[in-house]
Amino acid sequence: MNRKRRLALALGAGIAPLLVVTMPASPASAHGYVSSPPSRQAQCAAGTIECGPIKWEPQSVEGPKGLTSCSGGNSQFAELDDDSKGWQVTPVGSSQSFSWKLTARHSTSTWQYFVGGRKVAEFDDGGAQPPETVTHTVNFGGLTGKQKILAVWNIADTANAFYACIDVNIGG
Ligand SMILES: [Cu+2]
Repeated sequence: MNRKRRLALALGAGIAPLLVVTMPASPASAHGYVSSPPSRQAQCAAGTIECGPIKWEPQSVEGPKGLTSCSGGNSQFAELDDDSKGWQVTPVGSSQSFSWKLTARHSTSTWQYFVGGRKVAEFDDGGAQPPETVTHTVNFGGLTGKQKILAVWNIADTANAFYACIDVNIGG
């Protein structure tokens, strides 16, 4: 066996286990976030606001179902929970469309929208696979003024959800 052949075999043996380990990780890094009106992580990604690592993966705010924080409990994204960071506030009417940009179309149980801990809208997909862009029209039910909307995407086949906060001024 010549030297080149031996090297190729050694490289092949070394690379194969790496592929096995890294391949399942890539779908997990692709999920979704609210792009319009621009959510906090969308503003980070667009450079509207100076942010840390969330800037590179606005779709990755994933955490267990049932959380109420903008960061989904991810300490590396904790700045999303900071209400005083200067987030851009979108003026909206008494109802508004919200669009999710999905980088992985996970089968979905529900989409939920909360204001101040109160659920204002829920859309049940019954486990269906969503398209790449999902839009819901949410009625704010008489709420007015500056509000922080917590949007939640509940995944059907895992224990997790994706979280996004959108700052709005209702009737503003
Ligand atoms: Cu995902």
